[in-house]
Amino acid sequence: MNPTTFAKKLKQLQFHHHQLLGAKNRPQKNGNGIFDRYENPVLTAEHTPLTWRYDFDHATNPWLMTRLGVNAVFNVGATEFNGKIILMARVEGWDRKSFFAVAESKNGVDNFRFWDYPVRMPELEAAETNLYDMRLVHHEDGWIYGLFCAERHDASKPRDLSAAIARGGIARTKDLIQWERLADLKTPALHQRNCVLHPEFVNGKYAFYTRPMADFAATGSGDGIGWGLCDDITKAVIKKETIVDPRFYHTLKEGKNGLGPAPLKTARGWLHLAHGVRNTAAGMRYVLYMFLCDLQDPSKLLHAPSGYFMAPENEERVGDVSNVVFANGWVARANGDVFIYYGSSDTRTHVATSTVDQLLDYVINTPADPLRSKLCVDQRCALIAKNLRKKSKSA
Ligand code: M1P
Repeated sequence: MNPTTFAKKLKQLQFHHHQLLGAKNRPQKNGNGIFDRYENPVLTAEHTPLTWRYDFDHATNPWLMTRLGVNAVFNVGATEFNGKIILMARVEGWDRKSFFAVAESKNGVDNFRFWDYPVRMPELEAAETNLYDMRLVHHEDGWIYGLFCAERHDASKPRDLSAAIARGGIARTKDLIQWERLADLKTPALHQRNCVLHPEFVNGKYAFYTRPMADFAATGSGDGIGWGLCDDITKAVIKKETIVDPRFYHTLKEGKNGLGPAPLKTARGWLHLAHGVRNTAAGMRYVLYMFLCDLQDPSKLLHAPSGYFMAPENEERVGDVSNVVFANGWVARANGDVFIYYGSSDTRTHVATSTVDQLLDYVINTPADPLRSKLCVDQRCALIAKNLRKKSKSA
């Protein structure tokens, strides 16, 4: 490519990128009363800066090739920081390695811009191969914590190159740029993914939500979302985990489940968003669900509405790992608005909006799963009878 064509093509690239980042995002019509989806994803691989992917120098990149491609941007942590909505994205390169990068927006639904550089997370040791799915937690101790999966090859199986170990990585920061890496969370389980720090001390201790598993990814190898306390966050050890939210046969979390972001503190309790997984003939299906825990005892489950909160729809259903919605970030604003960020099919990031009032109504007043067809029909018939009574009264 001659220098003139090179310059023209680069300008076109920059123009299209600028258009994409500036595009408005509107709520989809006909929401379900619980939340509103939006028309466009908020982050995709195409949203990452061109400076991360191209070499702009004609002398070293005469074809204007993509040099370091980005495959996907998904499973973002989220928080409010200096008046902006901040997403801590999982960015996956063409090389399959994930890394963290901050994107910010004023309104939380569009115009997200990545900061110039991705996060330079300190490494604990060279064996650590892949870091992903950060939960951002403003703890009452004054730090912002990042909890993430720190994955490595399982050295006990040298010939099996897909054997991996998932560890609970922990780091903290004040500015989202300089990170202090702390020791990985230690629990009795070999694998820990989807670990989350509770934002307040409980009985003077740091409190963690965990997901103890005997296998890296297989369904059925853990009991559910766990809970444990520890004294020292810099060398976090949980000796005893109890299960806060167990799995059940023939439910959306039959295979495995995991906590999403840190819970939101509300007047009625700690509001939780989690993902549940079941096996199907087409592979695993990931959906989101919610539950509410006690304000004084956050390990005590108060309400768990029946069924899923959100399941993959339309474009969301297809991607690198299809039939997945996964959320590890949400933000509740002072006015009660809630922004829920979710990844679809391990490929892109979307937003849905709701309010604390709507979500509490959903969690408290939606009946629980009675766990059997007969009882589900009874539950539905009670609703129908109530509606028909109301209809005949108003006729
Ligand atoms: O591929 C679907 C999800 O699989 C894992 O989640 P879990 O540990 O609950 O199975 C994670 O790798 C997650 O990032 C991914 O979206």
